[in-house]
Amino acid sequence: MSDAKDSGAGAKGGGDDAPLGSGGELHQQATGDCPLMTTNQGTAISDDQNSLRANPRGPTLLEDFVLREKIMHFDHERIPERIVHARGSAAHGYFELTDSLAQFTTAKILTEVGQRTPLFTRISTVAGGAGSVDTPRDVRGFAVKFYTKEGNWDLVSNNIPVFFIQDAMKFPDLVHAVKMEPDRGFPQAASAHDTFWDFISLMPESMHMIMWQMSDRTLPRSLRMIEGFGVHSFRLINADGESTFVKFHWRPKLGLQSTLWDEAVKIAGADPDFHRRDLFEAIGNGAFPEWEFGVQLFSEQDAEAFPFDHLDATKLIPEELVPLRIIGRMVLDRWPDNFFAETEQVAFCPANVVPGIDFSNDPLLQGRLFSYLDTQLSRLGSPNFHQIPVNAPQCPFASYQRDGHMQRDRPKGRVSYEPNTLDPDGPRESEQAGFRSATTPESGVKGRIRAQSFGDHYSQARQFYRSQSAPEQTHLVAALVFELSKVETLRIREAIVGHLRNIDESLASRVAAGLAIDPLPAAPLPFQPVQDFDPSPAVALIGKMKDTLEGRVVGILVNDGSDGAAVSALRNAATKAGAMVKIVAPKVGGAKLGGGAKEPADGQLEGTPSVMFDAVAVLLSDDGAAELARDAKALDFVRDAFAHLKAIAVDQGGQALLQAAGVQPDAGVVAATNVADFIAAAKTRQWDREGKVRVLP
Ligand code: HDE
Repeated sequence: MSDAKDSGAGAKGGGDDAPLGSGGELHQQATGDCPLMTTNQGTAISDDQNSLRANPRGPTLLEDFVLREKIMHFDHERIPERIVHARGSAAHGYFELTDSLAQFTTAKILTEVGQRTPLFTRISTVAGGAGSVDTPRDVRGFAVKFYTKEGNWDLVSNNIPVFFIQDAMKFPDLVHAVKMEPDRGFPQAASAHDTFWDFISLMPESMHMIMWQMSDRTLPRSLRMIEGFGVHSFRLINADGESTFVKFHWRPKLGLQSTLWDEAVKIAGADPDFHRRDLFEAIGNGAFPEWEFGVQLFSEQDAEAFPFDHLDATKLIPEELVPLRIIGRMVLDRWPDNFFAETEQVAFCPANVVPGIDFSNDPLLQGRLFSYLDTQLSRLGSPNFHQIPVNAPQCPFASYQRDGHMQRDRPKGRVSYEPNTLDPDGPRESEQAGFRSATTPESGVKGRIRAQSFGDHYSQARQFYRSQSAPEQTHLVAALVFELSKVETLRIREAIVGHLRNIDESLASRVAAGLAIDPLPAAPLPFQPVQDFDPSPAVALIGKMKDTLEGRVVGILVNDGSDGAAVSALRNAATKAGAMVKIVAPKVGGAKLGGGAKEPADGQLEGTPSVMFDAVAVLLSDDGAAELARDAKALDFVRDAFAHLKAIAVDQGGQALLQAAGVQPDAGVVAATNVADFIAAAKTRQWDREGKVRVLP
């Protein structure tokens, strides 16, 4: 066999001594239309297919600078992933102010109505690595970098308004506990294991957050359907130097929606990038994700009257107590050009604020103000990470900071210090325009002290649980049973049930029954008596689902012979209601519908299970149905749609498939001719069905 044949795509052909060049017709050579490929030093490359060898079958030469540079760069392509929030998706967009807060702050972004401020938003899971799936049960990070006229303001939030711990000192422990266990390297992106629940069992302050984490909030249907919360109290400072406390909120235009746990698990297999793809497709289709921006404003005196301490990040301020004031909106309208350059390299930091915005004394926030700047040094490797385009302010910025790794600026002149007289045009501080902290008097005893006012760990957890609808309470119980069933150590399971008793006895009994724990373990003595607050409807989720198909996806399962007119009617109605419609067929090339037309498929049945959709229609001819009744994938398609409480439209063939799958139709199974009923049913879940398809805890 000749060398030429051995050398594959890069060979030009010829005998043993023929030169082996750059790949003949398979590889495009530069023409006038495309730029020359060069090394990073700008030297044009003649052959990007073959390394330089001493002879055609000889050793590779060290002098091959083209190969060495290419491999060296490749070897260093990765940077350390984020310690938490490693998996994320991001987009560019803008913020538009609709209601001025001039009475409370000097920050222009919050006072200039109608102004659009560019921004970059990254939404993330917390526990998993960068390559983990999109749909674990997990909190979502919601970080927004506003490129304001007065500097970058980073609002680094979560989709849950409270946090696990009160003091930054415990953050490394929390994260170590939830991440993969260090000896075995699993589980990935999951809190359902011993170390997490061991830690939680010893941290009663985490109970409120645990209620949120075990609720459906941590199983979002789409990143476009989550809320965002700044969690901590911040301060606004006005022109007179007066300060007002503020909590920041994001509200999705599409309303809230979550998946069921079984659905989330199956999505993870069917499409590990489910949320990233959804965001990408929505922006690509011009359905720009949008959120309202709201604030809760309150004074020091208001805060003193609250039956909790607002500086404690395990507490929220019920909206019924301090109503939300909507002051603007965020629209995400542009996908990044390059994932690494932007989504990976973006560096958020809660300490990035602009004049008119300031911090509170929340000890968790205070720790965060240090952590983020510090982590960027190891992640991005240089104190000049602010020069990376996605991190750079979009307003003028200047200082006498100099040098450092990867310095891209070329400051002129001999002066790099201040004060100076030699650079009269150089940057100078401004008491008027510069950032100033609130002038708050501080007094008290120095020490490692947890304030007494942080001692109520169960009252808001109880309020959260009791504010949920019946299906939501059931899901919360099921989540706790699931998670604790993965915990091998009986002590831990029992300790958690003990804590639950302080929240709600029936919650504890249901979880104990689900774990076969009998009798109920003793409840730990609360540090402070548990209070009964009024329910807060704002914390429940199902009530915040919007009566719309906008942003939702309807799947239509067809086969050869399906009724083309029925497919069109359903597609038109669902599209008109705002949904995206996708055709699923056994073959990706599509199906020949009755009436002759070939309908191309958006997804092949094997790779497009019904978990990809919010509602489905099954439109089949008798022959088509008979064929699919022998196909486990088709049977799973309808079984899962039914078990996941989705609306299903069927014709006669569809009904036959349902029957073959053992599905007993109910009110959510609608005749395909009843298009309006199907659209109405598709806008919600069939909650009444749940007890019939699942043994509820
Ligand atoms: Fe973070 N957090 N965090 N966090 N956090 C990070 O910063 C940290 C906390 C949040 O899309 C890290 O750049 C400490 C609360 C988001 O890039 C790190 C404490 C909230 C993101 C860090 C907290 C958040 C992070 C890891 C307790 C909601 C992703 C990489 C004192 C308000 C941002 C990085 C992105 C990321 C530290 C608690 C939100 C290690 C020490 C509370 C959305 O610096």
